[in-house]
Amino acid sequence: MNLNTPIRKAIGHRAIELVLGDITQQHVDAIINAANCRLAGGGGVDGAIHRAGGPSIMAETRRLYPDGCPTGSAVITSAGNLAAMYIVHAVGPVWNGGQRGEETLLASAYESSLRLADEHDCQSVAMPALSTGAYRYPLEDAARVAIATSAAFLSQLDASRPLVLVRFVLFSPDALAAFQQALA
Ligand code: AR6
Repeated sequence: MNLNTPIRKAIGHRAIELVLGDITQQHVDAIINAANCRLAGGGGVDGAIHRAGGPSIMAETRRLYPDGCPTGSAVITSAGNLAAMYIVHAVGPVWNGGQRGEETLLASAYESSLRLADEHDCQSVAMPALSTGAYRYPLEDAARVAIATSAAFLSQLDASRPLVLVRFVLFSPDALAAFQQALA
C-alpha cells in the first residue's frame, strides 16, 4: 500500500478521503481540532494547531467561549496563520471502558463539527482521529464511529449544500489502517 496516495470513497457527489499526514498542513476550509471541554489548550493535535496557527486562535476562543464546550459538542473560530478559514474545536470523550456513553459522545462530536462547518458554508474539512490520543479511545472502534457518522452526515445533506470533502488526516500508519478498514 502506498501511504501517500489518498484513499477515497464517494458518497454521491461528495467524498470521504483518508491521508497520512499533519493536519496543520491541510488546505481546506475548516480544520477540526481535538480540544478539551475547558478549551484550555493541550498537546497532540491541539498543541500543533495552536503552535502553527498562532495566539489569535486561543485569544478568540477565550473571548467567544469563556465557559468552554461540553463533551460531544464543538465550537468554531477563525484559523490564525493556518491556510484554513476556520478551526472547529471538537470535544471528544475520554475513554472509560465503553460503558459511559463514549460512542454516542464521539459520534456527537463529529456530527456537531460537520454541522458547524456546513453552517459556515465550508466545501472541505480535515478531521483528526478525535479521542484516540490522550483520551485513549481504541483506534478501531473510534475509526468505525468516525466513518459511520461522517458518511451518514454527508448522505443526508441537502444537494444544494457546498460541503463536498471530509478528509481524515491520520498521524500514523496504524491509524490510517484502522480508518481504511472502517471505510471498507
Ligand atoms: N495531525 C493529525 N493528527 C495528529 C496530529 C497532527 N499534527 N498530532 C496528533 N495527532 P490527541 P484526544 C493524532 O491526543 O485523544 C489535548 O491535549 C494523534 O496521533 O491530540 O482527543 C487536548 O487539549 C491521535 O490519533 O486528542 C485534550 O486535552 C489523534 O490525533 C486532549 O488532548 C488525537 O490525539 C484530547 O485528546
